[in-house]
Amino acid sequence: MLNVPSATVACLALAVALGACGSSDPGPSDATTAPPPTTAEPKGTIVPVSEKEFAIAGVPTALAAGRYTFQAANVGTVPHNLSITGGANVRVSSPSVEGGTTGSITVDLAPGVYTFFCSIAKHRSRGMQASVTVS
Ligand SMILES: [Cu+2]
Repeated sequence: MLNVPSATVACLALAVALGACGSSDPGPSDATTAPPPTTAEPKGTIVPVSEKEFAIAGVPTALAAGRYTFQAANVGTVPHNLSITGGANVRVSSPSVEGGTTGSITVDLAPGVYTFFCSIAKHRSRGMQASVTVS
């Protein structure tokens, strides 16, 4: 039978868990360390857009090719999203954005013609769309 004081065992267990043993150093606590960002995707050039019933405003009619982060502010009262289709094979949608909040979507745009729209219900046919030429 091992003759090891239980306090030593506990300390060893803590050392494994915490990487330290018996330290009384009152160093800075990391309890308030912010969590890592939930998205690792690098953002592109920020383009603010606003949406409401039933229009999309702020979408440029022409853009240079590149990566963009479209920040869709829903200034209406019902949920909207920002969907982009066009180019060779771009087909993306932001999550649904509640009224009074903002959602964003990052997309790489190659030269081509794109349609920005809201894919919820019949919002697109009611006016929530805009055409963008990327060159
Ligand atoms: Cu909508």
